[in-house]
Amino acid sequence: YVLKDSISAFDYVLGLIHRLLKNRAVKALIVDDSAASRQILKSYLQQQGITAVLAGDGEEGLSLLRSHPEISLVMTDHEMPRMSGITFTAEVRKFRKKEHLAVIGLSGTGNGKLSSQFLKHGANDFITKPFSYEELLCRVSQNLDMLDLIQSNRQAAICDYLTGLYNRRYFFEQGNQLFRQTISQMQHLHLAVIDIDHFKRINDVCGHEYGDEALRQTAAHLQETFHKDLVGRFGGEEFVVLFAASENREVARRLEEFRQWQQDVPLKMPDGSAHPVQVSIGCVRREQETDLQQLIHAADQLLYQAKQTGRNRIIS
Ligand code: GH3
Ligand code: MG
Ligand code: MG
Ligand code: MG
Ligand code: MG
Repeated sequence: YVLKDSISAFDYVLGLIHRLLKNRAVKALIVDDSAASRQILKSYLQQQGITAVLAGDGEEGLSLLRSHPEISLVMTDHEMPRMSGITFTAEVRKFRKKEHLAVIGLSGTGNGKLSSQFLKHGANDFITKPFSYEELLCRVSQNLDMLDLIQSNRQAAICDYLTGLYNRRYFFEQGNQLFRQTISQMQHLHLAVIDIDHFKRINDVCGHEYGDEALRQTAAHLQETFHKDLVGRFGGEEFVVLFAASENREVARRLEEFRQWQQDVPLKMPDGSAHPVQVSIGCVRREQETDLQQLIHAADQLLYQAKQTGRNRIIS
């Protein structure tokens, strides 16, 4: 490695602030048969607030990746004993996807063939040795930014913006998958549909922003009570919970705990007044030959009954 640019204190602080602001502790893996190269790369990354684990060859690298699933960046040399960097990259891609882990190939024999081979075998990027600190910095941050972008897009695609719960589409995607997984084992599967009582009144009396606040508050209660289960916002003030492998009594107990919580914790207004955010719930258990859509329909019918018979109750 020929270090052309000196690392200015400014660059150092900038890189660090950049990562810290994003609140993202990046862990990297460096794979290189040269101990000196490993150390240089490690210190470069360290200056960006990135911690690195080191491997002397691909085999070692693969086992480190398996035991450190939090690693999101790999920098790998090509010419190494036992396994080339390109083969190592191809092996990595068998269990770690491009959108969660950036692999950057590094090599001195930098003809165009090598870089294209790296990319074809699953690398996100390639750097030719010798490289400057500046180039490394740009490539690393560009690749990490890309991972962040993919992550935040994915988050936006599966979550409801207001409450942070899973949205309807993702709930169906995951719910259907859970159905397929559990159908052969005949595992217990329960589904609850939850609807806030007289929610329109909250909007009318308190204003739409406080209506939103009531939704967020309810969603937070849901997430806390059913953190092991699949929870989604289905529409306006309607939520769904899909329970896998929970017994009847356990499901009933937790739904009641949630209903009671909603009853006990009203929406507090700045003027000191409080408005109830109570819920009605319909809950059903899967019987054979039922699909998710049918289960939701059945739970909806029970929810309707709960509304008809006075609200703030669970019918199962
Ligand atoms: P019920 O007890 O029968 O469920 O009565 P309800 O008033 O809760 O139900 P209704 O379906 O009549 O009204 C639901 C209201 O929820 C109407 C709609 O304007 C409001 N709403 C839907 N989505 C949102 C949202 O994201 N934020 C706010 N603040 N209101 C919403
Ligand atoms: Mg080498
Ligand atoms: Mg309602
Ligand atoms: Mg209604
Ligand atoms: Mg409703």
